[in-house]
Amino acid sequence: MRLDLVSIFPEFFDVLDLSLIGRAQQDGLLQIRRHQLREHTTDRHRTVDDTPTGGGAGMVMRPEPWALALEGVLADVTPDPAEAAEPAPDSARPTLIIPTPAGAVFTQSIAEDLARREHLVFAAGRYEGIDQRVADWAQERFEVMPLSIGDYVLNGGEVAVIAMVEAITRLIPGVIGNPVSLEEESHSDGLLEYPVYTKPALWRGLPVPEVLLSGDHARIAEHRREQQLRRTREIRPDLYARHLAQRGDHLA
Ligand code: 6GU
Repeated sequence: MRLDLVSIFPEFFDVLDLSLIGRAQQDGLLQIRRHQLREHTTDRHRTVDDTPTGGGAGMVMRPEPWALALEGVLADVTPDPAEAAEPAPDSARPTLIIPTPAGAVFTQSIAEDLARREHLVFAAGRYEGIDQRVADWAQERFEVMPLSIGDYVLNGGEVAVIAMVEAITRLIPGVIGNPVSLEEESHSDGLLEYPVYTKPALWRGLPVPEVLLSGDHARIAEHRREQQLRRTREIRPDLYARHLAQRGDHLA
């Protein structure tokens, strides 16, 4: 998988050289390129923002540096059509993810979809956002997806990009050491995870639940399932309702 990350603060993405994602890059499973948006400005002050047309607070990102940056990314991957034996398939069109609190909410199922793609481009804006015409212009060249990571406001898209890249890349085969841990995980079956314990069996007067020491794998699985259901009902009634509805579908 190839990732191109565009921002006025590409240094934010240095954390992606650590840990599992850093290893995945070293192993050649993942290629991450960072791009400085300001390199695609042409004025002396390298201006990336301007006042909102129609008035209002804050600043808006100018469209032209974004178009030049995204054209640069495309030029780097698109074979010259004159030299191509056949036209590129639709699936060859890269995906452009625009982090914005005004986007659809990024979920595990979106992460699973994106993890199967060859090329993702992230356009991390700042201020009040990017001129809408960038997304409109990009439709012809990319599959454009405006995505939010939740109902709160960040100062810019960079932290959202890091969260999405982590959720997506860990699903690529080989990135995570033990793929069984992926299958068991929270949200793949729409329930929260059960509580986990390690040694010692009694710690500061607090015991591990007795059943987990029993060696009875069927009873342990049943206990964990009950804990998942209880947690989900108490903490995420929205997920619990969806879980019950889906279980109903199976029986119908
Ligand atoms: Cl993707 N961007 C910003 N700026 N704020 C957010 C967000 C994204 N998702 C939630 N809040």
